[in-house]
Amino acid sequence: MTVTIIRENAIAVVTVDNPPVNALSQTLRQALVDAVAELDADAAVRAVVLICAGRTFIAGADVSEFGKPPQPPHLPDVVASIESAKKPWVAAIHGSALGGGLEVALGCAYRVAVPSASLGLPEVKLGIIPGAGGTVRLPRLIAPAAAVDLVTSGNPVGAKKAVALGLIDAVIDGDLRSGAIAFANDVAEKPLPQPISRRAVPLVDAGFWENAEKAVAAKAKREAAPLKALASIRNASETNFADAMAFERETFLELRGSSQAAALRHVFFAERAAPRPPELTGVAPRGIRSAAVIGGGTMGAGIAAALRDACLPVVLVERDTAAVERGLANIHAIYEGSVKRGRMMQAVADERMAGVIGGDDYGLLADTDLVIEAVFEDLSVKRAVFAKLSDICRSDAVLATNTSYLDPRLIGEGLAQPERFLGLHFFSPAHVMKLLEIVPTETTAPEVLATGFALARLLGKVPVRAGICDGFIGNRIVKVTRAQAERLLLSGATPSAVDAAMRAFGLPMGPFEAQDLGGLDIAAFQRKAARTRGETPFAPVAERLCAIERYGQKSGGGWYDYQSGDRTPKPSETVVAIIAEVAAGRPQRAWDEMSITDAIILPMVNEATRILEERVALRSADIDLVKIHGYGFPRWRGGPMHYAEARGLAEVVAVLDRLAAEGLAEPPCEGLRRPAERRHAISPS
Ligand code: 3H9
Repeated sequence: MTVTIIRENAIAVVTVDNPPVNALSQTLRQALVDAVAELDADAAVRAVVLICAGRTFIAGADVSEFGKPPQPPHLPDVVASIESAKKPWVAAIHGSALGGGLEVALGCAYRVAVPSASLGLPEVKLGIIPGAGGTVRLPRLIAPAAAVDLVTSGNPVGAKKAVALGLIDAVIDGDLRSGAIAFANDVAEKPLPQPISRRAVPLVDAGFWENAEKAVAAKAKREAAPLKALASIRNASETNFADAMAFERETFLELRGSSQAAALRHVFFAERAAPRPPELTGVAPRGIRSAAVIGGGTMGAGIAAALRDACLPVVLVERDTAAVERGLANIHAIYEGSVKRGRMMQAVADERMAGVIGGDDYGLLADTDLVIEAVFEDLSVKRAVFAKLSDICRSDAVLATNTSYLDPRLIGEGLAQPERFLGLHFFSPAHVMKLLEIVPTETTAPEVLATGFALARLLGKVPVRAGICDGFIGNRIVKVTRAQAERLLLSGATPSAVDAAMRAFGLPMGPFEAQDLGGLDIAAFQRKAARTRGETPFAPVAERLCAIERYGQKSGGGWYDYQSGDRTPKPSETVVAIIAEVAAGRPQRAWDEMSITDAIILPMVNEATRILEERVALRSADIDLVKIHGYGFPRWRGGPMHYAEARGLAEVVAVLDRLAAEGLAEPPCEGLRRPAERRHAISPS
């Protein structure tokens, strides 16, 4: 870390250089305080420009310090010392001014930014609130409603909006450093502006805070930080600056040590580690300048849209002209939907569509860098596609199969240059869902695997490497979840009690509602395939429902009844009767919310641990990312593996043992038992 000070006549330029993102480590905080003292004492300096080297302005506090006791100088004091400097400090912002970075900028007398800069207070996304005056200074600078929005959403704003809000004073086109020096020369002539801390918060309309509270609570669901952030802004507008700062700091420190913050920090670092697996260090990916998708159904169209959104030219190949037209129409519908919802300008949608060429001639793929097969989930159909690609595509083109359950080794069997082949499991809708499971075979070349990860980066997705097994990481765990959900039904729980418990845990919907939405026929199809492999999938009630064509919402009923045109699930007498028949003779017990949650989540952890032991997943955090980004596991719980660690492995093992003794779950695997026993042995209590 370096902070350098260069004098440009009467302007001092303080440059922070603390790669990768100029986070506010203890050393940097101290260096900033020292810089204020040095420049205050230098009579030749009339104004100061605070600028950063590298890809961004200060991106916030150093999150890796959050697990440790705070070290002085504390950030609020650093900001206060900049704010009370005798000369005007001008924050010159490029990249992102986030969290503590924006708080430092709020201590400066002025803020200027390049047009591409973004500014925000993302602390709530880490389970905390701003801790260095963000909730106190912001409503003294910009309209309270805008401050509430910025702080409670955690979403940044661009430079243009920041000027409109009054968050920054000017946008600098051209070179930031020289523009900021010119700005500083100008303001050096003027009296110092009133520090933000001494400004008053504008009055708000009656009912403003109550309405804001309702809106924030509805969005935050069970996350604590957004409402705490709102409380701190409200307090800041109703009390003096010093008391408001004390309240903010107290809330910040309380949340910093919370389990939600620990979980969100875990996810933060897991997401940043995911695109760069250590086993691929130094392996250069192949270049991807063009892409093709085979198959224009829901998955294929979504993948094509994701590729187009990353600005790659896309060829869509289907088996005949009619199918090509349908595929193009599916992609068109995706963009039309985005335009209708106001998420995309019509001109952008047109440009995206114009970059897709459709055709039924595989010859179109002769010079494509990446081909993703996304045809029907049928081994022989997929194999036929690769037989054609094998001859037509360049020998160095990367060839990928999008499959959720089939064995990629069988799909790619017989392919010339098998080192160019791998599995890519997209999640539906593929242009929206963030997860990408990357499934290499034994023959996949390291640079082809690295290309899978590079593709994920390009598409803005979270990549996770998965080994080959039925369902890879995510769907293999889903199978266990579903089996557990049925075990619960057979021992006294109802579908609505199970779904309600999972929603209360933080999932967007429970296992039965989810099956009704997606269709029970898909899982039935997979169970059939599993039985032909000699497996015995456990779904006695689901089998009975499929036998009477209760496939879910699409057939007017599944685990629940649905009235036509209404997606609200209603408990079903038919289902109750089937459950009673299947459960006849089995012991019944009472289930409360916590015991239902345990009977679903902990077997999920057990299966995930097996997945790790088998090296189907390489890192436990990867499993957390799969469940969060592919299946709606609550982010603030950190994923199932983090949840189990936080809960205590000894307790997880004990609960699983109890469930297993009642025949309600598999016993805990060795991979869970061993560390639980080890930790128990070294624990003093
Ligand atoms: C805060 O400020 C609290 C204050 O209110 C109160 C204090 C009292 N700390 O994302 P990338 C690392 S809370 C430590 O891939 P990009 C990251 O782990 C903070 N490390 O880059 C990765 O490391 P590695 C509020 C950090 O260019 C590397 O930097 N601020 C931090 O795609 C590159 O990261 C935030 O929440 C950090 N704060 O995106 C901002 N940030 O190379 C969070 C990043 O070893 N950061 N790293 O894997 C971001 O949003 C993005 O990193 C950013 C750059 C947009 C800045």
